Amino acid sequence: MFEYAPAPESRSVVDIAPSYGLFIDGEFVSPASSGGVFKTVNPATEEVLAEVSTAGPEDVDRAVAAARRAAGPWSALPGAERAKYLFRIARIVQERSRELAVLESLDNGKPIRESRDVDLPLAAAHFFYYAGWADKLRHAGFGDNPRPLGVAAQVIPWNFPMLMLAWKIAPALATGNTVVLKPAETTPLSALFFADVCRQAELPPGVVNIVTGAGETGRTLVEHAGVDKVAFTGSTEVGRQIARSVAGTRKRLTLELGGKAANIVFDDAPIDQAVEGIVNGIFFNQGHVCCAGSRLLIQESVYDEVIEALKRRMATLRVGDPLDKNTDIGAINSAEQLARIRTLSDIGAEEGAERWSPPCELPAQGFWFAPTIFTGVTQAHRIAREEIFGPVLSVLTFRTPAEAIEKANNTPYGLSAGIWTEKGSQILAVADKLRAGVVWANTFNKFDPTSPFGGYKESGYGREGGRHGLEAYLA
Ligand code: TXE
Repeated sequence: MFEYAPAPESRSVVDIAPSYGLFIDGEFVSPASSGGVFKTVNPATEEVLAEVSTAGPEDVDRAVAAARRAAGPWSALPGAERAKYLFRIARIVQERSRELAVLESLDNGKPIRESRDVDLPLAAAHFFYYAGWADKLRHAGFGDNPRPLGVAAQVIPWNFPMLMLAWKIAPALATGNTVVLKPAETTPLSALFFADVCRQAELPPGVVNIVTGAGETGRTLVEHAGVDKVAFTGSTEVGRQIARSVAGTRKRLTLELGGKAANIVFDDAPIDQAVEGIVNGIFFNQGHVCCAGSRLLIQESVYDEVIEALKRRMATLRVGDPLDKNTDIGAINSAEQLARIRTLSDIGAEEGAERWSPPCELPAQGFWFAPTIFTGVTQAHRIAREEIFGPVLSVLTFRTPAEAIEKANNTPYGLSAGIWTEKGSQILAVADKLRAGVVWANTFNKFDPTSPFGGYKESGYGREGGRHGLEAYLA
């Protein structure tokens, strides 16, 4: 059989500097003495990619002050002028998307096919979409004179660094806010590249500031008295801490936290299509996805058929070099995340669930985890309740739609869910009863800038995307 094997994407398409400063007031600057440096590594090889600065309290002060100075003039610009900048940014992200996709795969470990075909096109699409809103806020249901909140502190995770940046920055800028953004410490490079995009777009200094560092930098930023709005995507635990620190201040808050989504397969589902959706739901981006379909609920009468087809499909997944265009599953983002996945996976086996992975050889260097499913899982098992955030699927069964709904909702989270069935009436009836911000029917992990995204319960509050995403940045 002919197999198409394109050459791996080349690392050399993107220039990575040996070291990076902080992006404050339109310039790259060295951190003040309270800061320092840390290294960001390629998780597929453990090679150091660059040294990055840690922003200390003085640096965060400087960044917030720059954003404050820029806030007045930026919000006073006519919406059509802000739109021009956003369109320019969108076009530059598009033009430089090959560089950005390679950079993202190097720093994060995700397959180039995903960064090239999903993350980067979607990031550009968010800038285009919100650029279109900048001059249409009046008389669009936000009141006659919609006002920005001011300075937004935005803290993002490592699973979709560039896409999360776009989700946060595009609506903030469209509505006339200015931004201090902190990327995750294991994936700072695309945000620093984006700083250069802002310069290229001649965005006024101070409108976007990027401060790098670990959790302490994030904490200093969200607790800063000069901040009007906090937007956070990350772990539920840190989200809780942030909610506590913001309570009692004038700051507005949106939180996008963890998930434990149910992907529900009814007995009339098109099995081949459902299996593709299951695989996409849990193995896309190594399972480092807050809305990953990490709990598979199968109706008992089709259980054997689905599991057999799923195992066959899993055996075709290629794990390896993120820059290889044939790779389906790349590297786990960090040694810490790999340890978390291993621990929970071992707990699943110890608690009596049956663990299965297809035979696959993992590279000796770097952080890797084979695609894994657990069958015989019950609701009491920790792997059925806790977010693993890796390529690990927990399989449960059900007899009736009511039982499926009960099991799907039996989680402290409420971010997303999937339904597979031929019956439109079943989709509507079940979706209506699922306590999840997003419900996909006969598809999974579909995103679009026009659609709101966000959760219930411990998955956070507030919505990003679509018209709802603007509300989070307006007074
Ligand atoms: O998250 P953290 P981690 C879940 C997932 C994962 C677990 C731990 O289950 O296994 O969280 O991941 C910054 N104040 N998700 O430890 O620590 C941090 O520097 C302010 C789900 O990486 O929450 C980074 O920029 N900021 C999730 C960001 O918060 C702080 C995506 C996320 O890191 C801070 C990521 C503090 N006190 C993990 N402490 C999703 N919803 O998609 C850390 N940070």
